[in-house]
Amino acid sequence: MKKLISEIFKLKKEKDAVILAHNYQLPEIQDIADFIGDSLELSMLASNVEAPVIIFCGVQFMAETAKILSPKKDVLIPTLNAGCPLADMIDSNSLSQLQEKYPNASTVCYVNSSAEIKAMSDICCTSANALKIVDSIDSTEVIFVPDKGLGSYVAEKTNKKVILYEGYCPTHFNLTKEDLLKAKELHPDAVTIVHPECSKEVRDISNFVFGTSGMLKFARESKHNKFLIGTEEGMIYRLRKEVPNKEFFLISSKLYCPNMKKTNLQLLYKSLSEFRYTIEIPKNILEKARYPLLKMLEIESSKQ
Ligand code: CIZ
Repeated sequence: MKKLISEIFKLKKEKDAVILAHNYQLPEIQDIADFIGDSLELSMLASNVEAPVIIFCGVQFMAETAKILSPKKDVLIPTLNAGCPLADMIDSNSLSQLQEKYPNASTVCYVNSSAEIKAMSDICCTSANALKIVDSIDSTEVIFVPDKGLGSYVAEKTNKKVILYEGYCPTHFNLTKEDLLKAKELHPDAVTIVHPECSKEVRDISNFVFGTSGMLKFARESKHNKFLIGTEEGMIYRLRKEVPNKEFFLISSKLYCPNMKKTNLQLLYKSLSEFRYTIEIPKNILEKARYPLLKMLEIESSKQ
């Protein structure tokens, strides 16, 4: 393992590559990455880093997002098998039908979507900024795709009419109210934070709802010392590492995304040594998909 890690560092230097890893990645990938974060943080980094090569350890739509924001760079993903079932739940026909049915609505797409869906949207959002993005747009009606978990969470908080799509994250939706009640019984002195992709019945009995960057910030800054965490288990490693003086427990072992665990050190090494797998997006789609992402980043930077 030590040898493999030093080979990765050597190749990374030779190729002038930067390694970005999502919060849900395996511990060994998080440890070797130059930057770890959620989609928003990594998207911002991807558009700002100087290195000509980005190795994206995450799932397909995340690497695609980095490519859309940095079209001149080589963006590599270590495995082509790391998909996202939520992103795959919507296709262009289903979105067109919604847009025809609600011609006055703006379309907001969650970053967990394909380049094609982004290309058909007015603006993109992540779990960290969904409400801010929906509130920032002019129209009073919004089509929110593809995640009904995050979409319904936003709908509860905005004055706009939100038209939801039936997509969901199988990992977060796997978590039930009963799982959470059981975990609370085991850790009665812990506060609960769940991801907005969870179902409403889970969100409703949780103390707080945050995306992964919000969870980390809250854990660092809050007066609480013990937390029950309702998101993909990879986040526990990051929380324990970066907030070592506090305690974090995963609400249920069901919170496991197989796609997020498909990247390992061996594949990362191969990705660097064989320069594979390059993300390619047809030019017309890439250009259209860029606009909603840049619009989101513009709103992010103007309000900070
Ligand atoms: O925004 C992201 O990266 C996702 C998909 C979840 C989160 O909260 O990090």
